[in-house]
Amino acid sequence: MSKIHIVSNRLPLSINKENDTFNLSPSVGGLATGMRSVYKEYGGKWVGWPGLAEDDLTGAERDEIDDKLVEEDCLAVHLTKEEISLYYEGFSNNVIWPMFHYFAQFIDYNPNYWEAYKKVNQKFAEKALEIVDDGDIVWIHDYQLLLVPEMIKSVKPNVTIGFFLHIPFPSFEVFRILPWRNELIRGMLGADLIGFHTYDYERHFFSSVRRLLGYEISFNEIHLEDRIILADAFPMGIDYEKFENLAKDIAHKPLQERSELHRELEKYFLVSPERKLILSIDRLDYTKGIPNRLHAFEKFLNKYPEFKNQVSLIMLVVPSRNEVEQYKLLKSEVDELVGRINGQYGDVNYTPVWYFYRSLPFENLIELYSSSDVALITPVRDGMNLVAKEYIASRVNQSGVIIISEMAGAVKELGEAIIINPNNEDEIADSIQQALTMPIEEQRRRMRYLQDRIRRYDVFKWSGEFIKGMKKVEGIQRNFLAK
Ligand code: GDG
Repeated sequence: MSKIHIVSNRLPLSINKENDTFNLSPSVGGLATGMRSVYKEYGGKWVGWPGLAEDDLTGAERDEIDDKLVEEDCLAVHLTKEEISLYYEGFSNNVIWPMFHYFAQFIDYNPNYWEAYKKVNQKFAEKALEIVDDGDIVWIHDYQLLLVPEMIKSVKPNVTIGFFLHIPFPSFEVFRILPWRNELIRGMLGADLIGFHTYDYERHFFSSVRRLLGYEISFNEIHLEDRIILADAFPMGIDYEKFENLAKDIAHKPLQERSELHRELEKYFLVSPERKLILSIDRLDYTKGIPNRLHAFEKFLNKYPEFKNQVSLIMLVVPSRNEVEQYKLLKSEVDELVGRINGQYGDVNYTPVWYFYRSLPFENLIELYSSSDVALITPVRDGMNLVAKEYIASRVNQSGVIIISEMAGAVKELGEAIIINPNNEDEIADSIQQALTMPIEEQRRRMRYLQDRIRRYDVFKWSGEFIKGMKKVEGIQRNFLAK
């Protein structure tokens, strides 16, 4: 059986130092959950950055980490502070991230970023090449590693390569702005199967391939001189049962055994049975539409004053990319908006926006999903948005309403949600009112459809379908070469 190896920017483990020794603990993110079962089952390895700067480690510490990682079937790509700054914060987060999310005005066209990106992608490819044998499969993830498929393919043409992009692929008219557009597309075309969250991203990718490199495309096949490449939509799912089971456990727990956060939430509802909670959860990122969400909530309070004292927005914002200037500015903007709304509409018994700027333990996250009547998801661009799916899985009594932006990839699977344009604050304000007054039977009718769909296409189905796709393309390739 061929092995399946994974390559991603970060390894699926966090490393902490305690009493002079390093401890590894598994990451809980969606990608880590979905992929862990894959590489373990197929006897492969996971190649990635362990998350610590190489310059901060002595040689002996580096060896200790490497040895511990080997026990977990992981291989470290060590990065220096300079590489992290230029490749990760620079090219990945200051060039590709804004470009692919249609924020071209935020791009920093620094040629040093590009040089570092190439060099670090080469490091990842070389590390993967140490363990990949002919006939193996390599599954590469995301925008930090767009050049790695070609770097592996050019050395080992008999390895099947899959590449999955977790963020949107922009339209050609935006993508063409990049000076390094052709190199990035060529890098991706080293893969045999390229996956996107939605058909729209796939279509945009095809149009860039056709217009920049002139390759012929029929259905979802790209015809190169010597190879055929498949591209397709694979909407990423979640570990549905994990969310559902924990939500069920929490629902059955007596109040005194619940977390402090949950008890505080319960107190809020005790004030009046009419009280409702709206929830939003995201990393602090300009793509997530946090200021427009706050403006819309302010409009809602102004336009529908009967909800004052009865409805709060609980907003969990997870710190992210603090070193990047745009993120610092956004943080100040959000702080100011929250202060303004609470100052204007709050009183001693009522806080309109409960704002948490931190990361919470998984159990708290489920408590928030379980306690909130509405999930308000307003990104201006978002590859998928897993929070929407996690909210659905956690609604074990099938009540609850999702308001979701038409710019999130997840919207394609969530037809029963209330769909909004994130730039239309009036529409969002009205949608909040609609969600809060939706009859319970209607909520349940919609939620049942949503749950059936999201349960069926979970993260394990997603990775299984992608692996099937990689095996299919192996067959197509064999037939093509036999002709
Ligand atoms: C990228 C794309 C695409 C959040 N706060 C806490 C916490 N979370 C977890 C959520 C969820 C994840 O973080 C966020 O996932 P998203 O999908 O919403 O967004 P990105 O991080 O931007 O992810 C995105 C995704 O890749 C997958 O392809 O959907 O479009 O941008 O799982 O639960 N988890 C914990 N505490 C928190 O405070 N434990």
